[in-house]
Parts: sequence; structure tokens; C-alpha cells
Amino acid sequence: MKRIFSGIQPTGEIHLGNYVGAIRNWAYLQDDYDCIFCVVDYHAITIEYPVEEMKRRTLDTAIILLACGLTPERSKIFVQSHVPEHTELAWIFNTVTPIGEVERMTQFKDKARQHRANINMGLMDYPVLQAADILLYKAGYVPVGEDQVQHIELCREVARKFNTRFTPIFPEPEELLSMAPRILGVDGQSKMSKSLGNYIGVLEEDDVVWEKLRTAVTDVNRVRRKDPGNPEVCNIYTIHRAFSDNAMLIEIDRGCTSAGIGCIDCKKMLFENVKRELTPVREKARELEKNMDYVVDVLEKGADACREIAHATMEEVRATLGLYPPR
Ligand code: AQP
Repeated sequence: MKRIFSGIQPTGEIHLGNYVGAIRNWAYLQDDYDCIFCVVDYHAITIEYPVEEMKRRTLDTAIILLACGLTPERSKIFVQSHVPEHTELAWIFNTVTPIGEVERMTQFKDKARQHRANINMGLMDYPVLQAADILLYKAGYVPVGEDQVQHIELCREVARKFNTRFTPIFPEPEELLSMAPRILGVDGQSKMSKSLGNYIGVLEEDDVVWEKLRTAVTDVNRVRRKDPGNPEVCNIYTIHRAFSDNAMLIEIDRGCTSAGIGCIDCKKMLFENVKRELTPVREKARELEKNMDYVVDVLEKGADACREIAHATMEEVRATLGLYPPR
């Protein structure tokens, strides 16, 4: 079975972008791949964060993964800092990664703009740690949103550099995109993002979700109700594609381009579909919150299994590097 690795940062509320761009796809993939999914807390500390909230955020992120259908029977689910080999391999990869390559990463440039007061080495090194996350398990596939494709390209380059300089022991992993790899925020401009606050949270109450949808930006050229709209440039239509069936998509496309339906009608239809899909996720999350022993147990077992794989890879890596081993 081909192996998959992917991760999610405990940086705040998990949103529709994370859900349709990544997590829902992870749940589908569990039956066909050997899956490893990780709450990547070492990535999350590259920006300022409330220290007192990190433990809670990490557990909340794990709860969402389980509520969205990941199961410990089919996937290894764990917290990145529980397997220290991730950072060890990242250090080694630093020695084969050209600085110019990490400097040109779009996410680094965006985050450096957003966090001017703390442009730290970790922020720049983020994709190298991500390459270590993936290659520690020799994963062949990485299911991510579109924003991460550039990082997966870099991961392949790190693997190539290592394999060429030393011995070829790492695969060159490929990204797996979901059918909704890029969801914009309610501003209709930037990627839906936890840190930008332009998101609709998976666990948010219906009235909050509706209020955010109601006021979300659509096709900016459709000023009046009687103006025909263009679904192709409308973020609400993009989200519809992730939650609605073909018949509804056709109905909306026709209605929007002929001004037969207005944006509010279209949003109401979307709201109903989002509600139908996310209500069971919210219920499951509430159940899990009352059963934290189970959640902690899943993470512990996941980390135990991953530590074994990580340990074996690091033995191989150290031997490949020619390091003097301890007795
Ligand atoms: N808007 C999005 N559309 C589609 N996919 C998305 N992903 C994130 N935003 C969207 C995918 O979700 C997975 C987990 O992302 P992450 O939490 O590790 O980091 P991120 O990409 O940086 O997500 P955020 O919400 O924007 O977090 P912050 O604000 O903390 O940086 C990834 O596979 C990602 O592609």
C-alpha cells in the first residue's frame, strides 16, 4: 500500500478551506492508502501564538480530524512534537537545501509580510521541516490544498539533493489535490485562512455560518439583483462546488448567468448543504470533547507507531551520512 503523509497546524479554528481542501479528502483516502496524519505544532510556533492555548488547540485540532472521519484503525494520527525525529531530519535537510530555494517560497514571503515583527529562521525553514515530516515516513503522496504545492515541489528537490549527494534512500513525493483545492475567504480575495480571520469555521454555530455567508463577497461585477452574474469568478460558487450536487450546480449556473436567482438565494442553498454535511461533524466533535481519554489515547498510539518508523529512517539516514554511531 502506498503511504500518505499530511499535516495540519493547530493555529486556530479549522475552517471550510481546511475541510474541503484537505481533511475531507484525507478521510476518503484512508481506505486506499497507508495513512499518517499529523497535528504539526512545531510549524505552528513559527508565528506568535498564545502559549497558554497551544495544548488546547492541539487537542481541538485532533478532535476535528476524528470528527471528520479519520479513524485510528485506518490512520496513524499524532502530534508532531511527540516524534522528535522530525526536527532532527529537518536539520540534516538544512544542509542540502539551497537558501535561495526557501527564500523564494510564496508562503514565506506572505507570512513575512504578515508577521513583520518576528521574521524568524523557523518561518523560513518551514518547508524544510515539512520535507522532513513527509520523508521521515518515505511517503509517496501528500494530500494538500493548492497553497502547499510549491512546498511539495521543494520537498522533491530536497529528496533529490540528498539522494544525489549521499545514497538514494528517499522517494520524491507527489501532491494529491482535492476537488476543491483553493477556497477563498469571505472577503472573496485572499485564501480562506485561520490567521487572516476571513474564515467560516467547521464547528461554528448555524447562525454564525449564515451571517458570514450572507455577507460574503460574490461576483463583484454583479451590483444589482437584475445583473447577470458570473459563477466562474464567484467564491460562493466555488464553495457550492464542494458541497452541492451536479443538479444544483447546473441550476445555479443557469440562474446566476440569467439573473434568474439572486446571490442571497444562492447562498441560502449553499447554507443548507453546508449545514447538512457539517451537522454530524459538529455532533461527533461534541461527543469527543466528552471523551478526551479516547482522543489522547489515539494520539499516543499514533505517536508510538510513527516513532518506530521514524527511528528506523533516522538510523538509515545517520549511516548514509557516515556519522559515528554510539555503542
Ligand atoms: N483556503 C484553503 N483552501 C483549500 N485548502 C486549504 N488549506 C488551507 N487553507 C485552504 C489546506 O489545509 C491543510 C492544512 O493547512 P494548515 O493549517 O497546515 O496551514 P495553512 O495552509 O497555512 O492553513 P491556514 O488556515 O491558512 O492556516 P494559517 O492561517 O495558520 O497559516 C493544508 O493541506 C492546506 O493546503
